[in-house]
Amino acid sequence: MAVLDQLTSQQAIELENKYGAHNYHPLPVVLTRGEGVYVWDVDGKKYYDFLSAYSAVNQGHCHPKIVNALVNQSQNLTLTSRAFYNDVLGKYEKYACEYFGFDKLLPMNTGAEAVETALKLCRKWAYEVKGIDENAAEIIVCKNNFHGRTTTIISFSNDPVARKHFGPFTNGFIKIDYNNLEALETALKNNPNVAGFLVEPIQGEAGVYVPDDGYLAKAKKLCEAHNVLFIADEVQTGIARTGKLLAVDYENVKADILILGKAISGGVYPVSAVLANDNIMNVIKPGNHGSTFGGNPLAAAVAMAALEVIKDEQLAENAYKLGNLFRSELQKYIDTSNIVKLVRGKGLLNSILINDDEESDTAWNICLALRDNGLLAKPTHGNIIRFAPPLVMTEEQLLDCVSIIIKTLKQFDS
Ligand code: IF1
Repeated sequence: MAVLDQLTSQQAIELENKYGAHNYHPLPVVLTRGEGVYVWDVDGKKYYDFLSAYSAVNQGHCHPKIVNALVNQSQNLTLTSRAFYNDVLGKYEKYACEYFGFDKLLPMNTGAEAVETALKLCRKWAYEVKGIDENAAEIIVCKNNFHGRTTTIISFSNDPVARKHFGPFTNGFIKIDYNNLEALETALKNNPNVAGFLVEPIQGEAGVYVPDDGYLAKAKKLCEAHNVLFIADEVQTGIARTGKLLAVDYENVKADILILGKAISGGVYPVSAVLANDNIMNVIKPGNHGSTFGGNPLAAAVAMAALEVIKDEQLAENAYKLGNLFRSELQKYIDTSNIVKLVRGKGLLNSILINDDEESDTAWNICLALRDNGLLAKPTHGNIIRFAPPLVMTEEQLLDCVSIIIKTLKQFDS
């Protein structure tokens, strides 16, 4: 079978089942094309994408400016490794540092790698700047976090499915309740070994769980008071998704270490980054850390274009406006319905909580019906459905989506 042979849905699914590891349970729909807020399946049926590859395609599918950057750079130079300099990386680093307001950037490829990088950076800073005894550094994390899939990262996850039979795990993490400042204060108090606090500004995998107003700003203040680094994992919430460039911008918080991934590339190529100021980033010396692909010129060109699109098209402002509209329109329906308990989120990172127990397959069945009605979304944690369309959506398209969602939910309302 040649690569260009057109497969039916059935054939594509069977191939993945037979030859691919079973590490996912995809919704049965086989996509072949994407443009802006739309994707098409192999039978030509068109859908609104309400997942955006887990918030990686904020700029919309196959954005021409980002694809152009990819094509142009790919015809010149794609990879040098960091053994040599290339003439794009520095430009991108300067652009991104000025864009987010940091002194330095460390380029990686995936979100998990960037989280790993941030943890290593935090530990090294703890030993070499803060003066914590060798191997004694601890990093505070939150329950129900999602930061990726590496062995160290799952060491501080509390998702049994993600952890079981992957031990032994990495030590040095303290787990506290999310959205609980007292727990943070207790963990910081009388413990000189705490190096950092790693937090998602909104917990994505936990079902788009938004903390109380003021939580992030107060947490940052507590960290400052204890000389502990505030590490923001904005892999999912960053790059305009929540209605601001960064979700921490809602509380005017500047992270000590900022972790970015997903949409920093517009979803066309894996790019991630860790940003920090010199007093922190300068602990990293040649040989301490790296990656063959991290900082390659193709990634640098793509990321610069992807960040430009966010500004050029005012996607943060659009996400803010459409997010408010989305939640208020859905809320009107929820007030009259039994099937949905609530809608929550910020900007265009939202979820609805289905009125059924976690083990039920209602949310899955609703997602199948949404698919049939022309909109793709995926359940998270059993009874929660995440709604995260590309940010290039228009108001008219959003209202069309709201009516598809309400029409579908009505099929399940009793
Ligand atoms: C999967 C969720 C989203 C992340 C944060 C780091 C990473 C992620 C805050 C790692 C990744 C993903 C990966 C994805 C499912 C997904 C997800 F459901 F788990 F929560 F987006 F909604 N920090 N999130 O959310 O980034 O290494 O994947 O590039 O399929 O595992 P990565």
